[in-house]
Amino acid sequence: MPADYNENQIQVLEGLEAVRKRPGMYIGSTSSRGLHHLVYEIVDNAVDEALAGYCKNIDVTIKEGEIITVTDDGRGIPVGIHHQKGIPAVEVVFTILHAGGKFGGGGYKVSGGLHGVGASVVNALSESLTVNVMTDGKIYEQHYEKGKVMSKLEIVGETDKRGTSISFKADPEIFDEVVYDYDVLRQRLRETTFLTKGLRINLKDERIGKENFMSFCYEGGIKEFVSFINNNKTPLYEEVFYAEGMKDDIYVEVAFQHNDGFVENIFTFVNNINTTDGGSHLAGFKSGLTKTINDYGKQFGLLKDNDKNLTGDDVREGITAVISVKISEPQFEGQTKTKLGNSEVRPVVDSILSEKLEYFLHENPAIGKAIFEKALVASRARDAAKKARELIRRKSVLENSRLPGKLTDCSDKDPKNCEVYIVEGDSAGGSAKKARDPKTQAVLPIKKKILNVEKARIDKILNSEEIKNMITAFGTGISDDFDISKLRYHKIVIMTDADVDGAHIRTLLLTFFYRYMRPLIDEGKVYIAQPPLYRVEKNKQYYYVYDDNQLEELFNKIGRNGVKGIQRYKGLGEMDFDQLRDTTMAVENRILKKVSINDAVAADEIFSILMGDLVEPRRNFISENAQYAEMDF
Ligand code: TSJ
Repeated sequence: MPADYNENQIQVLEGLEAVRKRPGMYIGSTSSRGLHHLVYEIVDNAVDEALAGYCKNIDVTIKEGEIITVTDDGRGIPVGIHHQKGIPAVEVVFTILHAGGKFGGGGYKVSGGLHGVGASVVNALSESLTVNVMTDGKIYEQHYEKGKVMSKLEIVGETDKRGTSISFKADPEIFDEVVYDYDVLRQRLRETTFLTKGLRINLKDERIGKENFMSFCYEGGIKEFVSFINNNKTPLYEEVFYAEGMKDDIYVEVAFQHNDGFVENIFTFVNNINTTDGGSHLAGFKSGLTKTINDYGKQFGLLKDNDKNLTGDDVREGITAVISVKISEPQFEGQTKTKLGNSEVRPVVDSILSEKLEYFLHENPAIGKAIFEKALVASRARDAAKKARELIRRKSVLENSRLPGKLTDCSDKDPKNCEVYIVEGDSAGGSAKKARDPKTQAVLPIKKKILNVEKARIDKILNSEEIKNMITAFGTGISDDFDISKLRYHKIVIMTDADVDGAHIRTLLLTFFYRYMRPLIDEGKVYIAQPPLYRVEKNKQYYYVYDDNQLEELFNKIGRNGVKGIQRYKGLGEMDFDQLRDTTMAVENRILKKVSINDAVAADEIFSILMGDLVEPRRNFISENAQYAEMDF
């Protein structure tokens, strides 16, 4: 849907100096994240051209020297003279803040979202940038440095192609480090491709030693996105449900498929921007789904007259869904501006989904029955879980809200000062108790193998001793009852052995937090302790070393001569308590790694692969991404 556009409509706001002074205001940060935002910003402008129906291919290339080139086969940024400014429109796009981002309604723009700040911001933060526009048989070119025009727009050749090509080198004076991560770009560009049916994005890494190439194109759009997310799971039925529709100028796409697991995984987008906090489109999806499944059950006698209706949680157990809406004036709410506010979207999503789903279930009664029956089992399990939860609650009242017997609590009662170490095994737990600062550090030992929550339903999870202990120790409750304001410790530190078993337990714990105490991770409350792997003794000095590389570095520094002993710790249990204190627990010496999740799709993929039941992808994953399996998501 082409906007009614001419050079005049580009709104003119302010100069680019402000951008260089306070880059964080425009791109979030000058870290690696901000750097990658520059690429998304430029690509999203090309995606707008694709959404308008004029572009089919986008090439993204990382060149030697960390130069990014983005080329599309669209109409080309207009080169005609801008009436107000008296310069070519393309120059306005690159030199005036907010130009090109706002078209005053009409047409959906991807750029203009969360950090959709416009090409001029990228230009301001680039040491150099060149734009080429191919249109009407000619190639136009203009060159900029740090946002300043270095040459007039000029014709540099002839061509029979159409399109726009941008090359830029991010300014190393602005960014902490100008090095692109191929995998980060691959992840995000794949997501973009899923959301734009039929668009092809080619990603190429030409850096020496890093050569790589990937081409994405999904004719099925978000339907294929759902299959992709469910790839490592066992689907409940083969076909992915898909609905598409347009009402009151709101374009809606919904796709979902249930798997045999218990968690719901819903990703929502507005104009291709990931709305991690949901909003009105998600609300419409939920109400439409719950109502339609219940109606179906009644109509086919699966739900008897005196049965309770299934709840939303029941019908969404094990669902993987993607909701994508396109609207002309999205309102983003919330602190992180990742929640859709437009209330008119809710009934539109609800009705488009309901109508198409009702039809789909009639056409595919086996699927209808499978979904309904899974939800019915979920409903019964939920009742059982409620009873189990009440039992825990009642028990804790009876026992005077007693903390778990295994917990050695700290004496300070102000959560701001308190931390809890979750330690693998009773013997390491014993050392940790002696090594801790009893005022501020609590210790909770857990068994070697805790329950894999990815493979168990809530009632079973609540019966697990380790999990019950964590819930009561933290004081927060779980899932919908979770309340971070009740958290009894401002840091939760996972301390496991530096071996494969330790890594496994850590993943199990993180999976539990991710699925049932998600705000702990979102708000950065979870940390990983880093016990040393070696202790090297030389001249009565001890050096603690955390991995093999560091050991090499140490020898390079202090030499090998006169080294008296190298102790390799197999587990925490081998460390004396004072060593454990000095290296891993004492606030002034220790290294803690904060657990963070930047990308929900990636994180979900990783958790499912690591913790799900298909063994093969797990093995592949761990060997390909050993560093992630270790720590990060
Ligand atoms: F970000 C950017 F501005 F630098 C950029 C823009 C980067 C890239 C890779 C592509 C683009 C871009 C812009 N591709 N295609 C367009 N299209 C337009 O700007 C355009 C062309 C024609 C008309 C028209 O109404 O005739 C309207 C527009 C918005």
